[in-house]
Amino acid sequence: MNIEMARRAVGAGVLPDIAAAHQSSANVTVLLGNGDGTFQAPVVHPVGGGFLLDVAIADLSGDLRPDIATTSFNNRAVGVLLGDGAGAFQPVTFVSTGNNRPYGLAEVDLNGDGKLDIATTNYFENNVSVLINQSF
Ligand SMILES: [Ca+2]
Ligand SMILES: [Ca+2]
Repeated sequence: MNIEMARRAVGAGVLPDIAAAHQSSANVTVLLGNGDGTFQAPVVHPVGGGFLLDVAIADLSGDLRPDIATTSFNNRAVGVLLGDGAGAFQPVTFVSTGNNRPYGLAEVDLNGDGKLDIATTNYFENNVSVLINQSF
């Protein structure tokens, strides 16, 4: 099983937490850090579709609470899980990558409007999808 991981605070504090995307089981697992190198029990968030090849943590909704984005190769989309700032996440919503199969993703404000956008590298299509954030 391939696992892609992002490490960053997902809770309100500054403790490092881990979000792991599982390629074959199509889940994102979140482990909240205790701040001493140990972690709380993992919480599994089903995404579905299979082949989650990259994951990142950033505030996509603009509420200052970290969210999770994962590339969903088979769904030809990016899955977004909105966080509550305390380590819990809403069920996944998908943003289409335009019929392209995404592999990696980056979150950056591409058009300078202050909202993080997403760019994906697409495996078979050899191109890049740009997803402009219109969520807030
Ligand atoms: Ca957020
Ligand atoms: Ca933007």
